[in-house]
Amino acid sequence: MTKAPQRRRGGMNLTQASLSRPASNRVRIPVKPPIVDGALAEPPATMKILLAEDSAVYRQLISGHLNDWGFDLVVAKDGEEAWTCLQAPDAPRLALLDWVLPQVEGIELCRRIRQAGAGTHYTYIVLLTGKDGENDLLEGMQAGADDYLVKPFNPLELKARLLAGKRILDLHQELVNGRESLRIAATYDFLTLLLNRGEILALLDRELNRGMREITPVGIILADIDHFKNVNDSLGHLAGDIVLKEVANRLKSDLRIYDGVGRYGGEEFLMILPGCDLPTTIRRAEDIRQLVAATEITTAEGTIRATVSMGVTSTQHPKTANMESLLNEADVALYRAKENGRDRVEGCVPEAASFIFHERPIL
Ligand code: GH3
Ligand code: MG
Ligand code: MG
Ligand code: MG
Repeated sequence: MTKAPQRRRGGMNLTQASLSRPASNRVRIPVKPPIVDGALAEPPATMKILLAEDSAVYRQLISGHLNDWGFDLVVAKDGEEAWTCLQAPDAPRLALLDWVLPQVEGIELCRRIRQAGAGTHYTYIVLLTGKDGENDLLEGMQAGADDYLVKPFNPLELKARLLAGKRILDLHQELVNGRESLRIAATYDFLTLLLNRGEILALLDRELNRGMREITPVGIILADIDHFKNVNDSLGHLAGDIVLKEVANRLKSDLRIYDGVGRYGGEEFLMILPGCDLPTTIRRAEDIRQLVAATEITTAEGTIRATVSMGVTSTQHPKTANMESLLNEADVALYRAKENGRDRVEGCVPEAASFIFHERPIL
């Protein structure tokens, strides 16, 4: 396998025209990055409870207490109604189910809820019944109930059970949130919220395999911010981070849903364009390059015009789907883009892969 020549890092200075200090601090540097969609669901402020009870007397009695205690109440008069309510996307997470119910019994509801699985929301079940034999208690718990209350009961006992249930549900939500935070940290780059290096390479691997199976090309773009060291030197590292984030946003703003973009290194990004041959990938890279350079980026420390250089290749040029050699081809093309003046796109040419460089740009 041929190895890419070491690209020259740094070098020329940013022109004074591209760096200017604003008269006032127009933009505040956000302290926290935005949260990725769907992450870290907040538990509801008030707990919603499903009460499934066919006795009008008990329904009224229990409803009155639950309302007094500040719970958000949903009432079902039979098992079928309760089951429909439990399947809704915003179903109550705490269910107070009478054992004996018309249509579907409380114990059968317990089994159905547990069979459906916890997903991201656990349903805490308190079973209400007039039965008090030891076998009944065991049967109820085996069916999936978390707790059990024998009628008639003291209202304070009910309240104690509900508060215990709420505590369990809050703990469960914390666990889910913790797991989601870990997943996000392991998948995304914290600063830009693009895929991290491991994930974008894993995506490339998957797309190359798919491309081989379906005999379709995969376009690859390696983009590197020009003279980024000068941004840090002139505006400071925090402003540099803002520029990095904005460039990342611009890179992903022009992508299709099935394209991928990730942070490949410090100020380097890898883009994957399934189904794109070399000319198409070059054309799309050129559009993205123009989009990045189109408007200045304002930070609290100053305004700059950021540009990127891009190296492009595709699996059909040459006909290889080897990840390492493709990345090498893109890297060699990127090196040529830097050599030829930066803020430009260069496509892979066979000569480039064997280290022969031409003055003529590919575009
Ligand atoms: P070239 O046009 O040749 O790519 O020049 P360059 O200055 O962009 O390249 P060089 O490799 O010399 O410098 C890259 C700089 O990117 C140096 C490093 O401090 C900076 N950098 C890398 N990651 C981050 C980051 O997360 N935040 C900030 N602010 N700077 C970063
Ligand atoms: Mg009943
Ligand atoms: Mg750079
Ligand atoms: Mg670089």
